[in-house]
Amino acid sequence: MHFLWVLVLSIALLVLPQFVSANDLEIEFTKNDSYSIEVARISVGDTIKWLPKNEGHNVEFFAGPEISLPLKSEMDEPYSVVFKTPGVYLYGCTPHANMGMLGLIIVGNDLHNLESIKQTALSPIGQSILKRLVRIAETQTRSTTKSP
Ligand SMILES: [Cu+2]
Repeated sequence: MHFLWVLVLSIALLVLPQFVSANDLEIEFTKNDSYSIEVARISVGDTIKWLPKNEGHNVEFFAGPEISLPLKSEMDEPYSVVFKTPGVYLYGCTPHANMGMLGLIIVGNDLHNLESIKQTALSPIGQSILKRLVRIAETQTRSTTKSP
């Protein structure tokens, strides 16, 4: 009887964290040289998984709230990153970023480093795509930002 309880408890402890733990968000590489979600909003501790549904793409981080950004992924490989620091992250595909294959991740509804994200050196096309993504990010968070 006692053994059974220990067994049940052990299983519960193994299984429970998966219910209370953070979410996963999946982003695909599309055939149009873009990411299926351009502006992703996640909570602190959530994981993003990039799925290589189309060939010739990867994920490279250009800017973010941390000094040490996540590593660059291999071409055509699945990639996943856990985001523990709140803020905005800018990433792109190494060969296509300057053609506008870019994505933003907003972690914990925190835009504190958005200004530095805007300063990221990109091609003119990359800059215009980034501007569009930043506008989306600002619009999405408007309801929660304090007005003077
Ligand atoms: Cu690409």
